[in-house]
Amino acid sequence: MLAEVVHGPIILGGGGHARVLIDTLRSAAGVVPCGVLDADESRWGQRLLDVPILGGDELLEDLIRRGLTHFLVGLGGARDNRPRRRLFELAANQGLTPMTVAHPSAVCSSWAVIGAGTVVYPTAVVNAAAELGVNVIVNTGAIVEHDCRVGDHAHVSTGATLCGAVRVGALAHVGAGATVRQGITIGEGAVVGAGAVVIDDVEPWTVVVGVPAARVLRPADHGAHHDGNAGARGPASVPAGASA
Ligand code: JB2
Repeated sequence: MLAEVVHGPIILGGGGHARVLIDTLRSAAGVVPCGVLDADESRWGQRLLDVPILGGDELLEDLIRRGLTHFLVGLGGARDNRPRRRLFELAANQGLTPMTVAHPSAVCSSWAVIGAGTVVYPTAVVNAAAELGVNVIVNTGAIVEHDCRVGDHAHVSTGATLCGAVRVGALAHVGAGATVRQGITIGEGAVVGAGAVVIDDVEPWTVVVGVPAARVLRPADHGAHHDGNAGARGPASVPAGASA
């Protein structure tokens, strides 16, 4: 007997972030994912909202044989975006196409450029001439002003504001409610703590918190291993104030 043909994208990672993703997909385009893959075996066979958690990432190959063509990264990855990059590459390297989605309540300028696999959550704003890379998260209520550049796999958390022409490096994380003044550069892999107000450039792979934001960890403390290799010291040592 032939295995059942799959319809809809797969979602990699099935926690809180993926719940909003499923809802956003449904609201934006009426798309129902074929399933969720999750690393936590105890959740296999359960549902995330109304979508079945089919198993782990090793199921991808079989799903592709059964017609799977699209994916989305469902992992939010507070602080450290390297696991999100790993999942994105895992699926893309198997020939799957990343879906891009914006909630209907989000405002995305037609002069903005939004990369593959990027998600824009409810009520967020992406203004004219902003450019978002691949697999970026613009989380609920965040604002990405005109002429900003947000690098691949970066995360602009809930309610954060990037004023005009801010540069956010690949894999960087801008915490919930943070404000980044116009023209500032946030380096690759840097973490801006929740509620911080950033008025100076932030070096790559450093962590800043507070008002005005000040550095709390040097690159070496934050794990300057930019490839996300196992064993890299990293965001586990980030203070609680730096969370999403
Ligand atoms: O390699 C993986 C993997 N690693 C963790 N592959 C797959 N397929 N799944 C993986 N996971 C799974 O992602 C975990 O087993 C877990 O079920 C899920 C992460 O869920 P959690 O709710 O812990 O985090 P989240 O990333 O969905 O949400 C965080 O980030 C958001 C931005 C939370 O902090 C949210 O509150 C926040 N809004």
